[in-house]
Amino acid sequence: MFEKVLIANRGEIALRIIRACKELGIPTVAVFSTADRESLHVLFADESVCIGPPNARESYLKPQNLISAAEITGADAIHPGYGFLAESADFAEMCNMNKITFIGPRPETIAIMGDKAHAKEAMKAAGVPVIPGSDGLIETVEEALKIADEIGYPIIIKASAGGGGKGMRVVKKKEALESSFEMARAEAESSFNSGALYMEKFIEEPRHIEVQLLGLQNGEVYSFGERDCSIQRRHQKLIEESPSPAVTPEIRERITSAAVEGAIAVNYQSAGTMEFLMDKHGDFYFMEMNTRIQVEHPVTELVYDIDLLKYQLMAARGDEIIITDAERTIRGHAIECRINAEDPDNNFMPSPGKITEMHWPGGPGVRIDSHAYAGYQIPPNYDSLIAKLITSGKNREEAIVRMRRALGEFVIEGIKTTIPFHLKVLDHPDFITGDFNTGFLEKFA
Ligand code: MV4
Repeated sequence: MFEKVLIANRGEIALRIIRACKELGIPTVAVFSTADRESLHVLFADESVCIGPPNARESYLKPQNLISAAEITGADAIHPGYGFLAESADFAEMCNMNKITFIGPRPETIAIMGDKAHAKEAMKAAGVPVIPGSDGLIETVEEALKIADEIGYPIIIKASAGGGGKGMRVVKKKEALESSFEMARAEAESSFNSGALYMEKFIEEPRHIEVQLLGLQNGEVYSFGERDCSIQRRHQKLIEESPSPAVTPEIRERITSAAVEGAIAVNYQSAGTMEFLMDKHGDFYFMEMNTRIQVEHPVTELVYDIDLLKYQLMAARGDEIIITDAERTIRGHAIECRINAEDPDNNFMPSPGKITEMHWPGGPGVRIDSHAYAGYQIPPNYDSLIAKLITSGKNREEAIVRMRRALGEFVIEGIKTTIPFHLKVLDHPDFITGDFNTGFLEKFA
């Protein structure tokens, strides 16, 4: 049970959390750095506290500042959003020690999933399909050579403390293994302070398919289908959709059941996402689990007609949640385009600055989650997401047509955005037919 929620985040997700709290009648506290004084989340919350300078390490990433802000305002729960401290087991633990409800899974669950080799082991034990590879960590080059011979090249070396693409090395043949192994180890040590490595068979041209989960305090875990997030650039997702054009009802049944079994095995509570790689045969393998609400959660909300933030808050409060059959049934299709303050014609270089003009699209099947407005100054200190444009329709084609129409109506002046880029992707024949994988944007002209 809790009475007041502090939102340990900024930008569109802070607003999204405040909106859910308002609908549940929960008072909110915003926190902000000095770069975010004029931000909408500060205005929309019931109270606000400045937690430090623009540099996130001294504000949004500083556990003690957030705990103090909660104590000063009497907030007895903290929602971390995504990024920043959302997947810090230490922060979750610190909240609990201070009698503040951390709105997320238990610290132990966050820690297991944060260690990728450990997470894989736990999921394998729970019967979730995993990519063939080393059993746990690899200590020496000799060991690496032996295991690679057993599973066959190409292989991929991953950092156990990594995730999201950092510290990976693909090895195509034996001759390259030793140097790749040493490089991966050095990179992992300097990036994560841990040289722990493991190995997997390299899956060619996979799709990124992820399952939305919600775990309740009574141990029940619900799934809400999948999202296809294969349209990525350098591990940054740009377009996501639900359902995946490549997932049949039969695959959906198997992938969601596997994800639920895996989540139950770690007593998963709160909203979470299990990420899989899916090959061209429709075989899927556990990749990692994100123990937070994700940027792309709205596509799932639209096709299942649910409010995931509300359910996440209710689950954390220990409310009884009754999920109806209708809420477990997909209706239609939804697509999200991430509108970033970046220049797609210049290597997606960040384009912070003042938004001089802004006109939002509207009409049927259009949703916008954004903290931006005309006159808003985008600070250079944080990620470049300024709006999520989500469209839905009776089917994929209608969602695409609406997205094209909505992107055409969207006016943002004063900065560069990814809008023109999205319009090009939406006209690509392989996007239109749904015939793409994680390599799409590398080949995209
Ligand atoms: C892989 C893979 C192929 N085979 N693992 C990238 C992010 C990190 N979570 C794991 N990643 C990959 N792991 C095996 N065994 C290909 C990728 C990958 C990728 C995965 C999802 C979305 C985009 C990607 C882009 C490049 C590589």
